[in-house]
Amino acid sequence: MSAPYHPRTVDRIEPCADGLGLIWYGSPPKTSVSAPFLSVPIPLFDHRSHGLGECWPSAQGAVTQGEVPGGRYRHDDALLFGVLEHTDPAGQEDQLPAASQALYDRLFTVLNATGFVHLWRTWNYLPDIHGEPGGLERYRQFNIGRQAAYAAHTLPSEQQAPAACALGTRRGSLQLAFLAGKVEPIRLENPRQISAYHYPRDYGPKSPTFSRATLVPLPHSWLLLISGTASIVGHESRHLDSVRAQTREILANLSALLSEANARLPEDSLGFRLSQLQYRIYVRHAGDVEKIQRELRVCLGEGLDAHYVQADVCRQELLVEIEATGSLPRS
Ligand code: 3EB
Repeated sequence: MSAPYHPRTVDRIEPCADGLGLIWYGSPPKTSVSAPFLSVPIPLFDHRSHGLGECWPSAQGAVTQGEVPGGRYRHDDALLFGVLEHTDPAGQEDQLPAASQALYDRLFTVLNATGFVHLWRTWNYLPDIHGEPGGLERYRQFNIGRQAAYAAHTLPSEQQAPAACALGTRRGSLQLAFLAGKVEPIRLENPRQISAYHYPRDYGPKSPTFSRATLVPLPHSWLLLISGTASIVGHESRHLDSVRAQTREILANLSALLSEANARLPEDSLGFRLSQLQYRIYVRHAGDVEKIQRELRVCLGEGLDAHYVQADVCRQELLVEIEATGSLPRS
């Protein structure tokens, strides 16, 4: 049997030309592809390369491509990958709730037009995430618009919430990548954490709309899409003074999530293991990379499939956030 479906890490964009699309981190590539393509302006920590991409290959059947203002998407028979960037004239983004709602409106337009109506995963990148124009932090403004779009297009947001991440970039505009499909994902929550869509109002007037992970049955694979995971227990940030302790708390959160995922697999299936996921690690301070690396090596061993990028995690006190993808064969 062939390897289960999973994203490919690429150090050039050309190998993804026939894929569904890619998200690129680090220095922007010098060339381009017609596949949906998001270049996220955040530095990559890697001694081998200045930039690196996560390519979502085609899984099954012929590939179809489409466009909407500010975005592109491709799908095959099994999954759809798309990207959207806020393109309105400069200054408009001051109206961040409206801008993020408009971007998500367009996302739902794509889903409805293609019939890939189940949203599995979103990646949200937002410049100056901690800025407070008009007295409300930009991340919180973004949440207002995102939640309004979910409310307008779907059932109550928690019933539709995809896995997600939301990170601060240094420049550029609001960017969004997404994965969707024709099958409903199994949405997972973390028993150690309050669901983000039930966070108390202390974290903003409208709560973030995401699930802790989604588990997707693809034709021959289980695909596990784990949201950005931080050192949060209940709804509170933990270990404000220690990036090592935050990293360990994240591993406890990821471990709890894997238990939830594995409980949903058939009994004769292999389980997801922490040491076999593909990781992206968002680090607030460049000087913390080695401490985080050491902690992960101690807990999960050598040879982890992981790369580190510099980004602002959406609560000021959080120093690191980890997202992951898992895949297993499905009979
Ligand atoms: C948290 O758990 C940390 O707003 O889409 C993680 C994943 C976080 C996704 C989002 C935010 C988001 O609340 C931050």
